[in-house]
Amino acid sequence: RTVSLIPCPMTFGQPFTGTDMGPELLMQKGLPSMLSNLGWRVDRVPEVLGKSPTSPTSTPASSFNAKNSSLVGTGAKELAKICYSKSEEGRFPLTLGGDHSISLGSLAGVLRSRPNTGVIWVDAHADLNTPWISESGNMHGMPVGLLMEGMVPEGKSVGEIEGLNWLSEDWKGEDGWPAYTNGEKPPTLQPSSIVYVGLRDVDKEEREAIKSLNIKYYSMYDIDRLGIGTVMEKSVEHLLKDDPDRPLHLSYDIDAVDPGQAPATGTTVRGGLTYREAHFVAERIANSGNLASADLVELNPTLSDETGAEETVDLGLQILTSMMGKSII
Ligand code: DIR
Ligand code: MN
Ligand code: MN
Ligand code: MN
Repeated sequence: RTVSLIPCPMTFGQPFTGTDMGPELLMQKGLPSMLSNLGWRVDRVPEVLGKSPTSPTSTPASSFNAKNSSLVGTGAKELAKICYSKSEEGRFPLTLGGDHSISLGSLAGVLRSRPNTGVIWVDAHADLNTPWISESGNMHGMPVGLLMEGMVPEGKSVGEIEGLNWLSEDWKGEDGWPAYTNGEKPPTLQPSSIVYVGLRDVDKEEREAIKSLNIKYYSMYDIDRLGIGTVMEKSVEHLLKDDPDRPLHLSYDIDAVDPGQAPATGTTVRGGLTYREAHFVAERIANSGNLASADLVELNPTLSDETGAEETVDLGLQILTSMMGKSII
C-alpha cells in the first residue's frame, strides 16, 4: 500500500497567517518515517501552490460572499487534480493543511475517482456554509456545503463562483482535470454519505440544512450521551450499511479536539474531544479497513505559546499515525 503525502499550506480560507506552517512541521517531526514504520510506501508529493504570497486579509474579496475565492478555488483545483490522479492509481491521498477550504479540493478529487466515497467529518464546525448563507464569508466554513447535493439555491451554481469554474457542468477541461463528458457530472456529495463527529459550533442556516437534508451527526452532546465508542460504531455502520466495501474519507479538523489539548488552531471552541477521544476516532476508522483518503487541517502554531504549538503538532502526528494504522498494542 502506498500513501501519497500532499502538503497543502493554504491560508486563504480564513483570516490568519500561520496556517501554512502545518505541513512543514509535520514533515520535520518525522511523519514520512513514521508512516513507513507502519508498513506504508511513502510517495512524497511537492507542495500544492506553495506558500501564501501575501497575508490572507490583504487580498481582494471576491464579488461573491466568499473571501479570496479565486485563490482558494485555484488551490483546491490543483489539489483536486493530485487527489484524483493518486486515487486513480490506487494510492491513499493524505493531505496536510492548510485551512479546511482545501478539503473542497481533496474531496472533489477523490469523489471524481471514487464517487461512492463516504465521508467522516471530525470538526467543531459543520463547514456546510455556501456563499449564499455564510455569515463570515470564510471559505474554510464551506468545503462540505459547496459539494453537498441540495445546498446550492435554485437557479444558482457553484461553478459560477470565481475560482470554482472547474466545478461547473460546462467546464472546458485542462491538464489533470478533464471536461465532464459522456454524462459525467461534476463531483457532489449525497447528504446520506457524510457523518459529522464533534460538532459544537454550528451556524443557524447550517443547523437548518442538517435537519432538512437529514444529515447524520454526532455532536459533543451525543458523545457525552452515548460515549465515543458507540458514536463511532454508529458512524461506521451508517456509512457502510449498504456497501461494506465502500471507500471512506476522513477529514480531521484539529479544532474538533478540546483547546486544552489542541490550542494552536484558528477557531478554538471549548468543550471538545478529549485526548483519548481524539485518538479513538482515528483508530476506529483505521480499524474499519475502508479508509482510503484523509486530510488533517487547521494547525496554526502561531496562535498559541510554544508549548501549546508543540503539543498541537504532536497531537496532529499522533492522529495521523492512528488513522494510518498505529494501534496501542
Ligand atoms: C463558521 C466557522 N461556521 C464560518 N467555521 C469554522 O465561518 O462559517 N470552520 N471555523 O472551521
Ligand atoms: Mn473545519
Ligand atoms: Mn473547525
Ligand atoms: Mn465559529
